[in-house]
Amino acid sequence: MEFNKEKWKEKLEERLLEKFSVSLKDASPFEVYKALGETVMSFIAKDWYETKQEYSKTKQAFYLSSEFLMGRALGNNLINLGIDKEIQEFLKELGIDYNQIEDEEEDAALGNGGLGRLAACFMDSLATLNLPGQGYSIRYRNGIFNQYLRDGYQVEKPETWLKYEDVWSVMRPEDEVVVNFGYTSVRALPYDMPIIGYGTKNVNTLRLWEAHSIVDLDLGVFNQQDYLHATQDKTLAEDISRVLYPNDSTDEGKKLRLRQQYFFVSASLQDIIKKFKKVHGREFSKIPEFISIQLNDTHPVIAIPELMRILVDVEGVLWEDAWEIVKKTFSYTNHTILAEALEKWWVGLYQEVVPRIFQITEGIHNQFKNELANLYPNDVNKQNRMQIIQGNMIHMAWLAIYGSHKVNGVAELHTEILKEHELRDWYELYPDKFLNKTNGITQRRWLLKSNPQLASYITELIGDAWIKDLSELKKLEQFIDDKKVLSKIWDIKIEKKKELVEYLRETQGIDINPNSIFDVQVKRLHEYKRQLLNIFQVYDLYQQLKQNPNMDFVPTTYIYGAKAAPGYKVAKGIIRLINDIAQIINGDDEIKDRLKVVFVENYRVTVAEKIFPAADISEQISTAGKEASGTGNMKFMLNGAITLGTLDGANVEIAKEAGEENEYIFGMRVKDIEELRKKGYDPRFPYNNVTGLKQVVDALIDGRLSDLGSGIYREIHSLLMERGDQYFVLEDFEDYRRKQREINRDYKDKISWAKKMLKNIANAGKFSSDRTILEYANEIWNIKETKIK
Ligand code: H53
Repeated sequence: MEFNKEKWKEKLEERLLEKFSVSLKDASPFEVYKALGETVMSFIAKDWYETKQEYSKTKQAFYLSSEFLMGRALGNNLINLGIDKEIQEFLKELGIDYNQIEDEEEDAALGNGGLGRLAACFMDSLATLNLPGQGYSIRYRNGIFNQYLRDGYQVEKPETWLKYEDVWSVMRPEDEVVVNFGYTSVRALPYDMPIIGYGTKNVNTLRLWEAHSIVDLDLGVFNQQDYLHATQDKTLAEDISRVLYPNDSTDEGKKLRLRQQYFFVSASLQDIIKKFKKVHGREFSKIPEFISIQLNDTHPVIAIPELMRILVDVEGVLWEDAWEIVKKTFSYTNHTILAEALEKWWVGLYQEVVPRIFQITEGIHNQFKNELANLYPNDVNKQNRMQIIQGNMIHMAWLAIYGSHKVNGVAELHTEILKEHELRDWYELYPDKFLNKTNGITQRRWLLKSNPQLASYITELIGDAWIKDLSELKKLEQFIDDKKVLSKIWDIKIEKKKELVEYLRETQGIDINPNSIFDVQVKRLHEYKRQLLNIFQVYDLYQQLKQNPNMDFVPTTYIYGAKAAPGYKVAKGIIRLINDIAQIINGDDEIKDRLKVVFVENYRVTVAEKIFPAADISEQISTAGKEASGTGNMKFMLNGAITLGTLDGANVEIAKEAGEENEYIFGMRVKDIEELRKKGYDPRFPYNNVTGLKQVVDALIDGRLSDLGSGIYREIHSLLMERGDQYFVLEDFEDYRRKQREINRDYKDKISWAKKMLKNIANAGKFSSDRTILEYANEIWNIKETKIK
């Protein structure tokens, strides 16, 4: 976008005056933020309109996801418009600090973790690549909770991003639809957010639905008696879009959750079909030619029977014809093999919430049951395993696979495990449906925006084509022996570490040594991600430093950031444990600056933007086979952190791209775990035989550490020692500790460390979400670049 200072100044002043009746020189940072946001919105309005017009003529992909973890928009939008530096400069001339303005924006935190952030990166890539793709979700009034620490325990407070309204959302009352449940109906009111592509005029859309009561429509028709009842109905309706479920990779099976899912899915499909009819009339057989719908995990899978309902009940299409359309329209992404995340609905509840949809689901189930009987007449077990309704449970993943033309996993290893194990029956039946789409991240937010120093240095070395084509980074390999380059990327890392140190001093009052190794694990707290293994190693290291004060050791800071699902007791216990150990170590005068442990409160997108660029070590230590992909691992890599990880998820591909010698890979592989399970794993073996391990594990129960009486440490101890250590924490401890020591030794050699950094950055190209999205576009959606003029 052309930047015209006078025009911006004029607009900004006008906005401030109209909205707040204040002049530029007296405006508060909040007022400037709002006015600036609205000014951006007014400048992109025309392009946004034209993008919609163009897309309506062509095939479009719709990304249905219960989560979009967007973070802040202002900085990202200015960068993508190519006017960030100009705006910063212009504000500076007016005596306004841009950072202060940016800090007025709350994160749009409509997601839990990986799955939601992936959806957000996909939006950025779609727009940047001029691809006709739109997101659909719920406009949760409260996003993921804000986390505070009290006595080292997590406490949750509601997140309120809409408290002072949102400048990036536009209400579209003309597109409102009604969603019918068993007993009631609610209004679905859409709000659109513009998704501004980088270096293009295309502006895509993320449409979020807000739930309202239908009595709002006409409260006047209710008499006095009905008034209270009417307001009650209003609350019930509005509850649907009130709050994001704070579980990552676990399914709660709650009624409100099913209502949320059906609410946004039904509204989105009604919207999609309405627009289709405007252009193509009643030629429903053309739907797969113009519409592709991606189901992001099982959460929106109820879209399959809902599209059947719309076609059969509303539009009068024959069931068989409708089913052909459905199968060609949907595709499904699986993001996990964890059994607790694959959604199953209890028939009774499903029937109560969406009775008509239940009938249709049963119809699909019966149809498939007959197919199975014909396919496998001699294998009743297999028939039973694959049924959509089993006993009184509805298996949403099975419904998804049956009703989709493509099914994908999110990393090579993950897709292989799906094909060989979890979805083996399905792969045998439909080999052509299955493919892999390794996840990716947008380099615009995760390098250009969050690490401008490294970004501009890279541009200085190889030009700026990497911003739109990350494979360009490969050109950095020519500098692998260039001492000047190596020392510069080291210096940039130190600079980013200092910025993080400053942030943590301001927000948490902690002092960190910027010359220490920053060893970072930031992600949701889950047993399979093994934050426990990490903190055990730290505690063991602490014992060693105490016993051996002259040990040759580069000071290290262990940084954690993690939210736990509010009902996940063990995860909350691990947060307490980390903070407990942090307090002991940080308060020990003999240790001083050599070892530090920091738990970053309320880890979220905006904080992540400060953390990834400052990390030396990227902890990716999940039990092999458990992490579908991971995407944090890619953000670290892109910013020159070295992976300390298991061969799990996308770590496998990271190691392959950068060379295993440039990462620290440890622990059991998937096949080792299978073998050990067969043989029988006894955690008492490592416990008794690995030096120091017993000391660490016993600290949970011998009074050296304290859970303040909650009993959770004993529970954790028992999970490890009596209940089989499901995630092989003890088994992998020794190898993990060995790698930690190796890192500490290697870090001293600045040049060879910087080479590893450069190798990682140069080979991060594969992990751009642009690459991922192009694969979806070409191999699943069949959509084409549609650039506006
Ligand atoms: O999805 C990410 C993966 C990650 C996986 C995560 C995920 C959720 O965040 C929530 C539910 C779910 O089934 C999976 O755990 O490994 O990188 C994006 O694919």
